[in-house]
Amino acid sequence: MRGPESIASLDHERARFEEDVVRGLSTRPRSLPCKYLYDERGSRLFDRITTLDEYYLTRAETALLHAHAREIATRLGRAIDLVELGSGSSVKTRILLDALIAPARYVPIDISAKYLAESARKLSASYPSLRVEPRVADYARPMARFAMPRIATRRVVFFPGSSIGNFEPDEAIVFLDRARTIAGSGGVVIVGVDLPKDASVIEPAYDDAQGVTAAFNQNLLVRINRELGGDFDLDAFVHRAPWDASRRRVEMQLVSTRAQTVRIAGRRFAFEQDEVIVTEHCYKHGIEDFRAMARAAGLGGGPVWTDPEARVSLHWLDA
Ligand code: AVJ
Repeated sequence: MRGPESIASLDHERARFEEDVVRGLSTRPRSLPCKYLYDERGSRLFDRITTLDEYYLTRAETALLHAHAREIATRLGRAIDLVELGSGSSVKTRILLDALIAPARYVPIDISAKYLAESARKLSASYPSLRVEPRVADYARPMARFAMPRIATRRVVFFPGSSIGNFEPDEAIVFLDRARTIAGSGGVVIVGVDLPKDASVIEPAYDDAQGVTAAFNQNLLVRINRELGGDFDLDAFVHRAPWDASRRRVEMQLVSTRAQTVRIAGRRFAFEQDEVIVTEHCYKHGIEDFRAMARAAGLGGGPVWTDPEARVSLHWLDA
């Protein structure tokens, strides 16, 4: 049963969603915030993406973590307080937890409440002596609410998966600065960053043969239809994900296949044929470029690990 407080907060969430959708569809280029891709269904679709042949990011980063988990654990020392931003299924965290020496606590933070609760429950079952304290939050917002007393000697902020690429570069620096604050003095921020590479590798990763990424992208319209009473015709918006080499980013788009009008929450939005809604940017940062961003956020550089094919990188940054 939901109490009155959580009903109020649900109303509030819906109002914010509507406001963001209306604002995004009213500006040019039209856009929708990528965080809304991750409702429960979206989180599950994303998990399927991570298992696709074309989606090299998860496989490459998982291999990198396996290869260096011992070294990371040794560098960190015992009784670590581990905070993860956008924890999702926490699959990669397990690699770290298996290597860490007597970790004190794990705080997974994610926007998808139901999915977070399920993942946290599974994780607790696997690590009975670990304190697991999940928190529902949008890590892209100022994190005053995350203020929590440090319970161990050292706090690690773990941000794998190249989600840093969803931020515009200037926002990424602001975010890294906040991550540094959360880690606190003596703490560490560990960030996974996808590297720029040939379009022939990147584009299939964001437009797979099975159409899982297309379904993930279109799920945003499914959500608008269901939660805001929209009438998007899902067959009339197609998924595209071009790599922009000069900006070093993939742009996820939903493209209107014809001139059409969409109704959402009592408003009308007219689309021309081929008009684009931008749903996500996925920036790829070279190692030196990312180091410079981290420096701008006051973070000190430690080791950087990459895979033999230089597809992804893992940065150790001192808070
Ligand atoms: C979760 C942001 C890391 O950019 O690769 C995957 C999201 N979008 N396929 C990425 C995503 C389309 C993913 N991140």
